[in-house]
This record gives sequence, C-alpha cells and structure tokens, in this order.
Amino acid sequence: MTTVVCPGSFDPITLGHLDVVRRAATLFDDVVVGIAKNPGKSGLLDLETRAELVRAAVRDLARDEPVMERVRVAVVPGLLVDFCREIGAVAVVKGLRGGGDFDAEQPMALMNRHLSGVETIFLPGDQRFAHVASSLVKDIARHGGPVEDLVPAGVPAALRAALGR
Ligand code: COD
Repeated sequence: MTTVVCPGSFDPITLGHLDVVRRAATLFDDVVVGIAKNPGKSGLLDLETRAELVRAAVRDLARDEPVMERVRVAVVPGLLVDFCREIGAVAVVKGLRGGGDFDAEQPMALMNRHLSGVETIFLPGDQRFAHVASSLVKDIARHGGPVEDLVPAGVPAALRAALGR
C-alpha cells in the first residue's frame, strides 16, 4: 500500500482542495488529508471542526466517486515530516493554482525533504477552481456574501457559526 499525505490548513476546505484530494486518490491507494497549523495564517475554525468538515466532504463525494474510500482524515499535531514518518507516508501531495502557490510551496517542499527525505508531488490545480482560496471564502462569508458554490455542503453553516452570523 502506498500512503501519501495531502496537507493543508483547510480553514475551511474548498472545492479546489477537494479536487486535489480526489485526484490524489486516483493515483495512490491510501490518501491521508492532514489538517495542520500554518503559523503564517490566523485560523478561524478550530482544527477538529476543519477535520469534521473534510470528513463530511470526503464521505459525500464517495457516493459518486468510490475512489474517495481511499481517503482518511487526521489532524497533524506537530511537524508534517514527523506525521509522515509516523504513518509511513512516502510523499506529500499538494495542489498548485499558479506561480504564486509554487513560490510559497517550493521552500516548504525543500525543507521537508531536507528534514526527512520526504518528497513533495505537485498537481496542477483545475482551472475551474483557480480563483478559489480559503482566505477569499472567509472574506466573502464575513461580509455575508454567497460561498455555497465554492465549498462543500456544511461549510457555509460552519462559517456562519464561527463568525457569529
Ligand atoms: N486548487 C488547487 N490547489 C489548492 C487550491 C485550489 N483552489 N486551494 C489551495 N490549494 C492547495 C495549496 O496550494 C496547498 O498546496 C494546499 O492546497 C493546502 O492549502 P491551504 O491554504 O489549506 O494550506 P496551507 O498552505 O496553509 O498549508 C501549509 C501547511 C499547514 C501544510 C504547513 O504550514 C505545514 O506543513 N504545517 C505543519 C508544521 C510544519 O511541518 N511546518 C514546517 C513546514 S516546512
């Protein structure tokens, strides 16, 4: 069995994230979505809420896409490379929307390899979701705008609850 990790803040999960996870599951037989803290970002949802939203999204998509049954969800408590070692993951899989993502991701990929030898595999983001980012989703939600077609079901209500709307 080949295990890979799709890590991210997932604050909240978007349809762009979910597409990358689905495509990872067509390539690898065990995909762990790792919910981790990014110290550079102030979080809105707590880690367990993020994980529950990802689990629900994976479950829903598995009805149409059986390959999603290969996907598990876990919180990453510390360094991503330690988590990869603990679960025996051979690689990290990440999505790239464009050059900006690559500039942010390359140092992390090189550092993770420096720390542990774990490689990062980049999948090009689908153009349908090239404009979709958790930060924009939260900004729209904060202002009461519509986010239903950007995120899996359940996320809009969780955002409203977290924002006290
Ligand atoms: N289409 C395609 N890909 C997308 C889209 C989209 N619409 N939106 C996001 N993505 C990709 C991002 O490019 C990224 O690869 C991934 O999905 C996750 O995105 P985010 O924004 O949810 O997550 P990040 O970038 O904040 O995640 C950073 C981590 C949490 C992975 C990082 O900080 C980490 O590994 N933290 C754990 C502690 C650690 O090990 N630190 C040392 C790192 S070297």
